[in-house]
Amino acid sequence: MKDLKRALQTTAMQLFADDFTHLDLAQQFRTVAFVTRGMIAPNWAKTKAAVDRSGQKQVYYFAIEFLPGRLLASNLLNLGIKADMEAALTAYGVDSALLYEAEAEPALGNGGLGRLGSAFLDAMASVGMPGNGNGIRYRYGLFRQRFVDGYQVELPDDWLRDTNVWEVRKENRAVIVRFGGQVWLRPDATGQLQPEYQGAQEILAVPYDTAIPGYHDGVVNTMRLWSAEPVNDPNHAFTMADKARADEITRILYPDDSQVAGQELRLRQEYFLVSAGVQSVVHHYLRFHQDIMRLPEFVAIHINDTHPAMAVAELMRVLLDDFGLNWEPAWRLTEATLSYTNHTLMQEALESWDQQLFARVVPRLAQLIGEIDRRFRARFTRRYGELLVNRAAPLGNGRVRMANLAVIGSHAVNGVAKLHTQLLGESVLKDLVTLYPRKLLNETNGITMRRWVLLANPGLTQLLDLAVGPAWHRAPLAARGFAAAAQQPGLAKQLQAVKLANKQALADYILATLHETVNPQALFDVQIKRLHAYKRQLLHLLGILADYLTLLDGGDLPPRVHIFAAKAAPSYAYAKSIIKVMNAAAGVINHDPRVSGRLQLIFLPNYNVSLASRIIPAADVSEQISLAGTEASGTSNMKLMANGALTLATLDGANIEIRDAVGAANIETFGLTATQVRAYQQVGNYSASAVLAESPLLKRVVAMLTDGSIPDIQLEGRQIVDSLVLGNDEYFVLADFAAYQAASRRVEQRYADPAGWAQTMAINIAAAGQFAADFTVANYGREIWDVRPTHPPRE
Ligand code: CR1
Repeated sequence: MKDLKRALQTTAMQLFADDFTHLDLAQQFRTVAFVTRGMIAPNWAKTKAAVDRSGQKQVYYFAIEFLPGRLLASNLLNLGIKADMEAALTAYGVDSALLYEAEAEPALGNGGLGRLGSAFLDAMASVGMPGNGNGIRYRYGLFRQRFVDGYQVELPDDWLRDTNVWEVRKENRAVIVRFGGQVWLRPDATGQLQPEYQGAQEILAVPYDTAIPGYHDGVVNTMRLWSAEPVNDPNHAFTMADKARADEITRILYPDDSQVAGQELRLRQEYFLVSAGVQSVVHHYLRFHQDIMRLPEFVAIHINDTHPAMAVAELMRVLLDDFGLNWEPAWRLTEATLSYTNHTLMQEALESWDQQLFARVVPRLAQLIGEIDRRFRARFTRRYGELLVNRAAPLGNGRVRMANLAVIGSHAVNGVAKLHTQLLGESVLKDLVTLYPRKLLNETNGITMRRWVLLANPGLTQLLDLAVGPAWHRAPLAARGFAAAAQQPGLAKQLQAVKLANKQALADYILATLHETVNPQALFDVQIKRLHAYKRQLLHLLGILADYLTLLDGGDLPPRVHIFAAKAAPSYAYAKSIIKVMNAAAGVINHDPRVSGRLQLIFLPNYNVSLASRIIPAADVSEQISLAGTEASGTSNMKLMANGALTLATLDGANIEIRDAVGAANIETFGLTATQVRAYQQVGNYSASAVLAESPLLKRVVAMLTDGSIPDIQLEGRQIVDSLVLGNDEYFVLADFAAYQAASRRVEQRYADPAGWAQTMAINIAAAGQFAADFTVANYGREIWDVRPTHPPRE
C-alpha cells in the first residue's frame, strides 16, 4: 500500500505537476489508471512475447461492437490489487467508488452482442487462451439517453474527449485499406491474373491497443481497435476533404441492434474493420512464420455476427493477390481459418447488400464473391437442385447475403443457445445445413462472473466466500455448494440482508436520479435490455396497467416496484413510443395516492454496463419475456440469476437452459412455446381481436392507451394499439397476457414466503456457474478454434 501511495504521488507529479491530493477527481482517476496501466504493462509484453515464441495458436475475435464497461475496477480486481489500491485512496481521503465513476464508459456496442465479445476477451485472458479482439475505435460511442417530457432524446457520447488512458496508439502497425475505384485483372508474366487498381481511395487504419488482463494469472491479452485516418504521404499532402472522408469511417457506432443499418457508410466500416484486421493478422503471422500454408495451424479468425463476414473474401484476396496462391488452396486455408457465430433469427437483422453498391465500395471483393458464388453453384446444383442452391448461395436477387457467405467460408458456425441453434438449423440456415451437415454447433453464451458478481455485488461475494470458499472466483462451478449452505437459517438471513442492502443502494440511486422514493421491502421486478418489440417490454407494461386497475378496483397485491432501463435505436419509432408511454404511465401510477407504496414504475435513463451493475444486484425478479423463438440467447438473464433474481420467463433462448440448471421449481415460466408460435404463424389462425374480446381486463388495459387516462400519449398510444389490433399483434403480446398475469401472481405468492424465497435465491446463485464465459470460451476453443486454455476453468 505504501508503494501504491508513492506511485500515485510520483505519477500525479509527472502527469499534472501537482500533489495527488490537489487533483480533481478526473485527474485523480487518470493518475490511478496510469499507475494501474503501468502495472499491467510488463505482463502484457511478456504474454505477447511468450505467445509469439511458443508459436501458440491465437484467436482473433472480429466484432463491429465491443462493450467493455469501465475498466479501472475490473483491471484492479484482475491484477489482485483492488483492496490495496482502495486502501491507498482512502488514506488520501479519496472515495474509490466516486473515482471509478470518473472513468468514461466505453460504449462501443449496442447490447448483448458487444457485451458478449468483451466477456469473451476477459474470459480468454482468465483461462490462458491467446485471444485478441479486433474492432473499431469509434470516436462517438452509443448515444447517451435522456428523457425530455418522457421522450427519449439522444445526446452524443464524447467518450474520448479526455485522453483514453488505457489505449496505446501503434502507428507502426498501421495498414492501408482500399475503397472504391476500379479493378482490372491483367495477366502477369506467368499468365496469372493480377488485379490492377485505378482511382481507389486509400485510408490509413491505425490500431489502438488496450490491455485485457486475466484474473490473477499474469496473462494480458489485447483488444485492438482501428481508427481511420488519411494516408500520411510526404509527397502528397492530404486535403481537409481527405481528412473528413477518412474520419467519417470511424466516427460513429451505428445505434442499431437486431435491425440492419443499410447505409453505405456501414458497409465501409465493415470493410475497414475486416481489411485492417486480416492484413494485420497476416503481417503478424509472417513475422514469426514463413509458410502461409500453415496459417490455420496458428491463427483462428472468428466472425462475430455477419458484420465482419467480408473476412471470407478479404482473406481470399490477400492469399490470391498478395501471395499468388491458386484458388483451391486459398479456399482451403480460408475455410480452415474462419468460423462464424450467428446471433439472431430476426429476419430484419440478416444483413444483405445491394450488389451494385457492394461493387462500388469494394470492387475486388465483389469479383471474388462472384467467383465464390459461381463455384458454390457448380459444386452443389447437380445434387441438390437449383431451388435450394439459389436460396443458399452468397448472391441472389441482386444482393450479397452475408450470412450465407459467412457459413460457406467458415469451417464452423454456431448459435448462442440450444433452442437458437436448433431453430437456426430448421429455418435461417436450413439449406446450408443440408449442404454442410457438420458445420453447425451450439455454444451457449456466457457472462463474466467476476464483473457481475465480484465487482457488482461485494456483499454476495463475501457471503459466497464464507459459504463455499473463494475457489468459485476461478472455478465457477464451486458456487454449487451455496445451495446446501443456504439451508442454514443463519446464512439464508445473511443472504436476505445482502439483497436488502443492494435494494437500498438502488433505491438511493433512484431517489437521486428520478426523485422517486421506492420502498426496498417491495418486490423489485427488473427488465433491462434494448427496447425491441420482440423483447416485449410492452407485455410487462400491460401487466403493470392491469395491476394498477386491479388495485383501483380494491384488489390486494403486494408492494411491487417495476424497474426498466433500455435504449431505443433513434430510428426505431415504435420502440421510442413504448418509452414515451412507459414514462407517461409512470407519471400516472407513481403519483396516484390510491396505489401509493404498492405499485411503482421506474424507468432509469441511459442504460449501459455501469447502470446494469447497479440494478442487477438489487433485482428480485428478472423478466425475460421475449416471444418464444425470437431471443437468441439473452445474457442479462444469466447475470440476474447469478445475483439471486428469480427468472420470470418464456421458454426462449437461454431461459430454457436456466430452467434446466435451477429446476422447474426455481423459475417461473409461462406462455406459448416456440413450436406453438410457429404453428400459429404457419396456419395463420391467430386473432388478436379474438383474444381481446375474451378478456374484459385486457380490454380495459388496452383502452387505457387511447382513452386519455394516461395523458399526452395520443399518437404513441394509438400506434401501439394499432400494432396490437390492426397489425394482429406480431409478437403475440395479447396471446401471452393471461399466462403472464398468472405467472406474475405465482411470483408474488413465492415472495410472500421469505424463507422459501431465500432458498430459491440461493439455488439460482449456486447454479449460475455453468454460465461463466470461462467455460464458453473453453468450449469454443475445443470445438471451433482448436486453441486450448493453459489453465482451463475447473469443472
Ligand atoms: C441477441 O439478441 C444474444 C446476444 C449475444 C443478440 C441476444 O439474444 O444474447 O446477441 N443479437 O449473443 C444481436 O445483437 C444483432 O444481433
